[in-house]
Amino acid sequence: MLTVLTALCVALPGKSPAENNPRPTASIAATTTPNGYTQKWWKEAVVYQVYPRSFKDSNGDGIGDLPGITSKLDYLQNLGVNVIWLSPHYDSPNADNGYDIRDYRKVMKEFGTMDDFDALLKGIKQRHMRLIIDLVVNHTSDEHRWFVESRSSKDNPYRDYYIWRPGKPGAISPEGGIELPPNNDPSFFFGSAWQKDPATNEYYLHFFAVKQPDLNWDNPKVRNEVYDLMKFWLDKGVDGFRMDVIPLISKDQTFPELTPEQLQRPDIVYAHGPHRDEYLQEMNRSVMAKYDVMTVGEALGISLDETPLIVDERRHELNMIFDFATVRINRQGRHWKDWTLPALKAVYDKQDAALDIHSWNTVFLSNHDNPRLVSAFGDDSAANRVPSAKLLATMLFTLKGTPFVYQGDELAMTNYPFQRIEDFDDIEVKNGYKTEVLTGKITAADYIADLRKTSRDNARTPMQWDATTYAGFTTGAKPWLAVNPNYTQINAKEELADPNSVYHYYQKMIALRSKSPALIYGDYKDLDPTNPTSSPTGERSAARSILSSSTSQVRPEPTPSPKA
Ligand code: TEU
Ligand code: CA
Repeated sequence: MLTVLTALCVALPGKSPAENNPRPTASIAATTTPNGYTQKWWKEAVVYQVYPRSFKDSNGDGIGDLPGITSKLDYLQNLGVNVIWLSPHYDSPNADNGYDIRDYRKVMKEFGTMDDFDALLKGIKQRHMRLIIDLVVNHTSDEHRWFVESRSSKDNPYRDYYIWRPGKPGAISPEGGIELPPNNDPSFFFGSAWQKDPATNEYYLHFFAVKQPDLNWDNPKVRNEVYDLMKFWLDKGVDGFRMDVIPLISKDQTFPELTPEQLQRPDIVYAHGPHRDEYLQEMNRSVMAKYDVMTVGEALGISLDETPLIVDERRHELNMIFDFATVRINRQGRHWKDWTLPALKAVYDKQDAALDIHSWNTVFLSNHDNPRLVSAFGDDSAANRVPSAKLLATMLFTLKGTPFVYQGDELAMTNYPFQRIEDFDDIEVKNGYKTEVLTGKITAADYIADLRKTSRDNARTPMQWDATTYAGFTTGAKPWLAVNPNYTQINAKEELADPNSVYHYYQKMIALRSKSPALIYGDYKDLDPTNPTSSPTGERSAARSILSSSTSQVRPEPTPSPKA
């Protein structure tokens, strides 16, 4: 019988960084499972993602905040999760809801103060849980002092912190020569990835919004700035990082024109810069190797087969990545595409084939960039919302890899019935509306109909705590984003009161997983890959589970079964 070893430290203010975050001491021999896996706390973890703007408002301004999260730590501990991933909490003008950072060592004013952060971290550690935070260092906000300096003049010492290029002569037109951007790189948020800046008449690169200029990682000063800010938070006792679009940090600085084929998948081009792995190994040597931390990379543009390049423990880069193959199974480019179960199962089979005992995986089907789990991968109709949410939970907590729960999925919260462009907050949606609808390429009705299935804002509606006004998310002002009107039926209070609720099913599955080494480290084999109705009918050695979408029940054999 495998024994699960987990070492936990409780961070108390005033303790030294070393005491707050113990250095990995060679003395604790990592135990190896019979099938060869090195046991690690982050392999045995169940992670809960908190999107702070939408979780819980504590001061009535309609915006979620850090004290709001602290007030709900018992709710999370009761669910059984043991690691919290906090989406960006740093000072930001919120052009992209915090993924545009203005000051890496300051808490966003809407979210509270550094004392509020310390109190949250202390509360998490006192409940024997851990905290990982979002590291957004492919780009900063254009209001970050580095960029304010950099754009001010070509010989400013911070100029080379970002990527600047002159425009290039375009076709001659009657009005004279028109200038083109340095190349045809597109932004993920529509339009060119280059923005001309009047102060120096040069273009700067931004793979995301105009207010998110990309950092120049080829500049060693930039890399050291990043390593220092990582240590700042780790020395406070933070347990690791989720790293935003981390494969994009190294650019091919010759910026060749992309071919029509490459323009179909610019993420693949952007994720294959010449120094990607070199920089991740340097980051590991400079930071992670000195702490007992967990790292998960958001691996846009990385294929399944390449995953070991970043996560193989012998390469000393990251512990695991989010591979997009699962959450992109229902997309044709930006648009919704119906998907099939065999196609999803095939992804899990490929993942299992691509990752050996030295490469660990994540298990997720939702986050703040994707529609709601039960709506996109289940059936959120009144009749099937609960059973399909339980089926999905059964799959997510029995697959191999560290599972990630996105806030509200434990309540089977659903997509939002968006009607008008004004209902949306997401910059990606607003940019798309300008580029696609106002130019007549697509009608507003078709654009919004597709977004009802695909938009990130589906996941960002306020957490539904109870059936009171604004779902108990706030006691004050109108929330920054509208609450899903189904909050009177779907909310935490209802779920906690019902022993057969999705919340309690999540609780049981998380408990089953954390005490079943086979469900954590066991080998995986899909017994019926082509079956169109049964989800990954997997065998995890020492435990055999049969899942069928019609019954939505787990019938584990031979290990004891949880009561649904
Ligand atoms: O997301 C990168 C990413 O994959 C998304 O931009 C996604 O492709 C797209 O939005 C699909 O609709 C990360 C963060 O998770 C996201 O919230 C940020 O907007 C983005 O990076 C820039 O930081
Ligand atoms: Ca607030």
